[in-house]
Amino acid sequence: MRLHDFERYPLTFGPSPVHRLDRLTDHLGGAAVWAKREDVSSGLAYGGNKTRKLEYIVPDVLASGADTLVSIGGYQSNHTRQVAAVAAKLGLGCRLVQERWVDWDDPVNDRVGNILLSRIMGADVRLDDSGFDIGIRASWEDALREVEEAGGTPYAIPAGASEHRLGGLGFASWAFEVAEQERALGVFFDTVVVCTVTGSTHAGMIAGFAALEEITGRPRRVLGIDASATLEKTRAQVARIARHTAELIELGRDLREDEVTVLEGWAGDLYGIPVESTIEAIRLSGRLEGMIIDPVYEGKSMAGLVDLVTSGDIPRDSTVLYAHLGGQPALNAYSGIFD
Ligand code: 5PA
Repeated sequence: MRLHDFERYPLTFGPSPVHRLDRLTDHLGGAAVWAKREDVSSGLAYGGNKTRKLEYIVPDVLASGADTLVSIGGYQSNHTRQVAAVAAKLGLGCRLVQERWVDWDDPVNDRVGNILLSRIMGADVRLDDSGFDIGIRASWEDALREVEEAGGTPYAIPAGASEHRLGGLGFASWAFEVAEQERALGVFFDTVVVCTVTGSTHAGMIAGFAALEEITGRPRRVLGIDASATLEKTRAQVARIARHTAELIELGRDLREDEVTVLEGWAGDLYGIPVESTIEAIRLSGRLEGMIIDPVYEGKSMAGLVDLVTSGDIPRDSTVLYAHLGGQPALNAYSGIFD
């Protein structure tokens, strides 16, 4: 099947907005930096990248006859908050496993921000003491079994909707959306910067932009910025999901190794713990652009963008698209760093 043959259940307002970041561009002295905003493109609980991924998963949920979405993330997972919103929207139950992915001792870490929103939307939120891992977890499998034992029909959505057969499609179609917006705006983004953790956002983009390149012959760099300090695991997961998604959309060739770029250097030592460059990037984009980014994901990818432009790795004459994937609600659990 080609990408446009896959069914898409609308959860967003339409194409996510693209706009220039003029003051950030001036501050960095070029390249020209733009943002594409997944954080403001849905009315479902502040949206974000999972909302777009879920557009391609919901048709399968509805076809399955399931009555409960079951998913997993950290206490401040944006993903589980978006699953809770989609469950509410569809009139389904929602069971969430929220693990202690981050050793962050903010006293309201398990009460405010994302987890608060999930509770408001009626999800059955259960805390679990396990630490960070992007793989398939026993606690999630237990939750699926428990829903079944209680007479429900669960639908399994893995962490970040990444290890799901259809998880890469949302951002494969993002690539085609970018191409349409480029035509309308008269620009070409030669470089895309995206935060990478569970991998299907970046992987979908790789597959989508590869398919686009087959049509236009015009290559571009898609730079994943590691935000979890588990580089090898992340890179392997991105490559696997990108290849699977490329096959799904019938790319017609294997992806080259050089099409999978995950860069390290801005995650610090641990997922979920901001480092100095993260905090500086958050202040910078807030102060110069009024654009709010979070300490777990986008703060790290923005720190990467700033350094890559400043060092000339991304050349001055580049036009860069920063993928803003949402995630601001978690800021509430990190208020201490901005005191
Ligand atoms: C997340 C993920 P991927 O997981 O697809 O690589 O996306 C990374 C990412 N930006 C980037 C934001 C705001 C994100 O929320 N979040 C996870 C979550 O549980 O919220 C899946 C980890």
